[in-house]
Amino acid sequence: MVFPADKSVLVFLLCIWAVAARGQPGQSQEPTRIPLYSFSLHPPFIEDNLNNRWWNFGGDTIVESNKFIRLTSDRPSQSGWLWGKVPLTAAGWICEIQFHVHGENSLYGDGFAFWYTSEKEIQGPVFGSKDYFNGLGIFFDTYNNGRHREPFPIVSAMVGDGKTYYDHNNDGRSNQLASCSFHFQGLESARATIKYIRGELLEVRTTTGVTDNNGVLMWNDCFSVTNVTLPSVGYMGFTAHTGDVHDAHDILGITTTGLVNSGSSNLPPARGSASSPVSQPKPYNPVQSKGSVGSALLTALLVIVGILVLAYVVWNVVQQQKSKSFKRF
Ligand SMILES: [Ca+2]
Repeated sequence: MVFPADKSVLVFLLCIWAVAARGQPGQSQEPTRIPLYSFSLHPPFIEDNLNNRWWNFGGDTIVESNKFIRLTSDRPSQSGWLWGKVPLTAAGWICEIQFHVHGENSLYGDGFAFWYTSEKEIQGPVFGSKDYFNGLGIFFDTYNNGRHREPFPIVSAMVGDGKTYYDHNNDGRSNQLASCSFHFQGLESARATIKYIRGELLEVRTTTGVTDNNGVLMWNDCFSVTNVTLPSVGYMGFTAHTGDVHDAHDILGITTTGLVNSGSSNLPPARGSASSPVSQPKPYNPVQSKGSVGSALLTALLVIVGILVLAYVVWNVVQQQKSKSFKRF
């Protein structure tokens, strides 16, 4: 026996299913972006205690608190560094760097590096940092040591295992992952983003600061490499050095954002929170993000709806039986 109400319930269930199925992407869920203030840096760079809560600097680095962090001045044989104090453990993140590399001479070098490595604050020959590093180096290389045809400056990437050297005389070509040309030298508003998703992706994009008609920054793809895995714990840092040729290498701002699968609700505390000194998101889980969360939610929703439908049908039957009994009298 089928009550009319059952038919409408069936239609309702099918609608719920259709809506839920549409919510399950095919299946490209964008990760949630969470600001990581502990790994970002903006003016004033120096706080009241003449330090910065989250960053150390040293070597020849000069800080103009409201303007820049100058890793090297426009002089020969300089070497400076800026390193995060706490390790980053997020499995997905994107770091945007605003920088200004400039000098008075037509011959300039050598460039600066972005690091995500298991060690920090060790000076050496690779853009002012140690060689045989373990982790990621992104090199903003302004001096063409190897006399390559590729127009300089370039941005190149290397993932070191702690045993492999950086091929300085050949601008790192021997062991690099990828590179692109990027004419940032002399530009006041150059920026780059470095995006990493553990086991999946390393992507670098750049902009010269040019905007479109709507005032939106125009970004260029530099390179994208798949299946990249870095140490699960790493320090973020910036270093630069000069030799016979030189430049000022200024960091103007760093904005780091965690990439978290949308199923997580464990948002980090706001800046300055005393409850947790290091704001880090839960690891980005690419497998979970591809539908298992959506399936679990859908299943839970259908179970709840099923219970409500069952209760409604039982109630309907009871009401109809009561009505029949009443008519007998
Ligand atoms: Ca070089």
